[in-house]
Amino acid sequence: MNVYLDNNATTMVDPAVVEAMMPFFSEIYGNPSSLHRYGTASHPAITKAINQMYKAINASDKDDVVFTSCATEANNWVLKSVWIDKILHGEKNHIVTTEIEHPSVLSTCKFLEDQGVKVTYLPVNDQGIVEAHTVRSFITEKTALVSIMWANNETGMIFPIQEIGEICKEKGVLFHTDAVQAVGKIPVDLSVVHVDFLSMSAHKFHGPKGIGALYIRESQKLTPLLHGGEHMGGRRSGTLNVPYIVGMGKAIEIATENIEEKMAAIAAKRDRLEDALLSGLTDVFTVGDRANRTPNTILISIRGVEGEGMLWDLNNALIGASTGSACASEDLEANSVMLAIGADNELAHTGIRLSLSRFTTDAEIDYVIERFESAVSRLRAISSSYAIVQPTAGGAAAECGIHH
Ligand code: 7TS
Repeated sequence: MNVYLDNNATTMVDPAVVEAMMPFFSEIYGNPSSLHRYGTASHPAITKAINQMYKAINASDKDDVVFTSCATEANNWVLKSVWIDKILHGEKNHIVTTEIEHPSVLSTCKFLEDQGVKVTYLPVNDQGIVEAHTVRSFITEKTALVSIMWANNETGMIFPIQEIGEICKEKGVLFHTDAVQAVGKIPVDLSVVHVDFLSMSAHKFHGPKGIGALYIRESQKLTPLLHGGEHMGGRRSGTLNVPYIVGMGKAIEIATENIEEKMAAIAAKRDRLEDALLSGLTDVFTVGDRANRTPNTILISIRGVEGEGMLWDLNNALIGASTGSACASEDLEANSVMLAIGADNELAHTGIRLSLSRFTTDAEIDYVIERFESAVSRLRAISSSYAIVQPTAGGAAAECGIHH
């Protein structure tokens, strides 16, 4: 049986999305900026996709949703343009973010540090999130931007975005959230949550790869990252990628329709898998309280089992999973998110991320439980270190928000 449990990396494109996209490759293919009928033929579909985006996140029609090539572009755009608009040509010099953002935020922040910007990387607590009061305490008069993810890609843990948004509003600081792992997985309602900028990516919710979007609150100006032909009202130049825009709109519409029901169905499978692994194996730990996690994600550590070895065994069983960690050899890095929440070094080398989707079936979960347990037994039997590091059940793991 083939089982794909790496949906936080990317998802299968929903067949209904493929179907919606198809006419825009070879039938309605004109450049939407052209004035003739071949160009204008795509306009209704673009308008529909934009409306689907607004509805999905409950944005006001005064706000902007601008399509980008991916969320990496959206994140780069916000950070670099705030640097240009508020720091290079303004009086501020400080950005607040967290230690566990996606590399598209962290590497951009490192680049900005090289340009002289002061960046604070907030530590996370034992649940892998930053508390709102911590954010408040690091905002200064020099802070131009707070950039904090809505949900983490490795743990699925959900940050207190509503509270952080209120704090930023009160302090008059711009607030950006990378919502790539939240949109389409949990409700994202911008009529109640204050954010100035929000990044999204279609391929995380069963849309195509190579298309993302940036939400921009009505009053916010943002210098373009891409200058050119004044597409998208001059905010982001480049010929509109019509099939992908249509696909993103369709995908977000499907993902956010009856989202509570979809969440419950995925969570039921995730919980069954997690419960089975926690009760069927000794010395395994999962990160973060389920109640505050995206419904599809498990980050599990298995003492004595190198992450890469485990991935290899799962791969041989036709199960696709992932790990931010590598194997326990010294020259390979431990899972930085696990280290950030206080896991010990050995444990941080064993993290395996299992991420489900609405297409995951019960039969697949049964199969994964069986193969996961046999892989752990096999790898522990040949592990030279497991006998030595053996059971500290509870111990440091329990203290850092890791459950067993
Ligand atoms: N932000 C977050 C939180 C992400 O999880 C990812 C991709 C991105 C941004 C980048 O999105 P893209 O549209 O540029 O692809 N995350 C992952 C992951 O967790 N494993 O592989 C890709």
